[in-house]
Amino acid sequence: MSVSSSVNVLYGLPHSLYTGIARSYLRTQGIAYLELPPAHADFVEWILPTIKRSIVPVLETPDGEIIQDSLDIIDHFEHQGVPYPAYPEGSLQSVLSIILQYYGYQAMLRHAMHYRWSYLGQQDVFLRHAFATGSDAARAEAIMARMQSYLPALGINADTVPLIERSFENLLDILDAHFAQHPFLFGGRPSVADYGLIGPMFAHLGRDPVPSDLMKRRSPNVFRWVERMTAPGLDTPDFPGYGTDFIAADAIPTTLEPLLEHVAEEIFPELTAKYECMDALIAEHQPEDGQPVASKAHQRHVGQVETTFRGAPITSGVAPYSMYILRRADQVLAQASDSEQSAVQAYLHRFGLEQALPGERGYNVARRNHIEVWERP
Ligand SMILES: N[C@@H](CCC(=O)N[C@@H](CS)C(=O)NCC(=O)O)C(=O)O
Repeated sequence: MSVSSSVNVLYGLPHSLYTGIARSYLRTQGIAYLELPPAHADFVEWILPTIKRSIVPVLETPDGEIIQDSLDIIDHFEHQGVPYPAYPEGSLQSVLSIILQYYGYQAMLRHAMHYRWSYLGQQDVFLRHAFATGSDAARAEAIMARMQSYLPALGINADTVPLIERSFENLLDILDAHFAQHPFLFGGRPSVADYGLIGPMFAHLGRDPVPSDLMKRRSPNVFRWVERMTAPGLDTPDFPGYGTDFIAADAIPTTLEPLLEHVAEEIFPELTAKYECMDALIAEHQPEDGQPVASKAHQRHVGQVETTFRGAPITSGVAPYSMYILRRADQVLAQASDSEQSAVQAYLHRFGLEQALPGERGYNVARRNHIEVWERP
């Protein structure tokens, strides 16, 4: 164990998408933590050999437990009990919050990475400064090059760029109307949906010069939500008396309906193609329970699919992590009564979102010893 940890140590960086999720959660819940960069000796000498890949965020708890993955970091504290639990009790709110979490975690990588790297000329000073944090210019250069190499597998190309930008503007408009009325997506405190969206909406879109300028000018309520999500506690002076609960009776505010439509338009047919790609892989290779999803620990994609983004052809990398996120919605649903299950299914069907849940496919994606593995019954 490293020497420095009498509090939780969060290894991460200010400009890192997934670190932003974990940091937002820790601050909201009032959990004391110390953030260190991955260039720190403790990370290099202790964390890296344990998790076997260079990735942030990583949390080291005061008793030495090491957790990689922002979602698992949230769940670790949810199990311990926190002031503002992030999973709504209502099954509809909970399932939708996981679908929206997926949208932020995976689908919005496209928006985040486009705005960060396609406008490099206008953001050069800012990004070079960011990537040198806790490090040096040569290392910054190497990591910046590695990040840019991810763009093609995210379906970012000359044809999709205008569609990505229109999608971001549409999203800002939808969220601006919602956050004019509610401090968070499902009411008075952040859910996993808010934590999912804050990843791209803070580190890249709410912080890099070009998209954050657009966000401030076009959708001030969204910018305020970003501030709120990154401040300590709930930070809701603009909603006095609103309360800290999720909206009562598992109700969905009408201002979220355009968001659900937006998400459904955007994640299909890509997500279905990715599920089918994983199904084919499992059928062909019949991995055993516990087999890592990829031969190398740092490899996220197990294949590529030819699909479309808002009608434009794209090639997109297939990350089993998508299933890791969305299977939790199936698990929420399995706990619900028959009548609740039917009500949730009917609601998802209304928005064309029912195919977002992977359902039982004879395998699952789990994480063991910090590595994503296939789980077989
Ligand atoms: N599923 C992981 C994803 C973490 C992740 O992708 N982190 C990025 C920084 S935001 C990273 O370390 N990337 C290193 C690389 O891909 O080379 C989580 O939620 O923690």
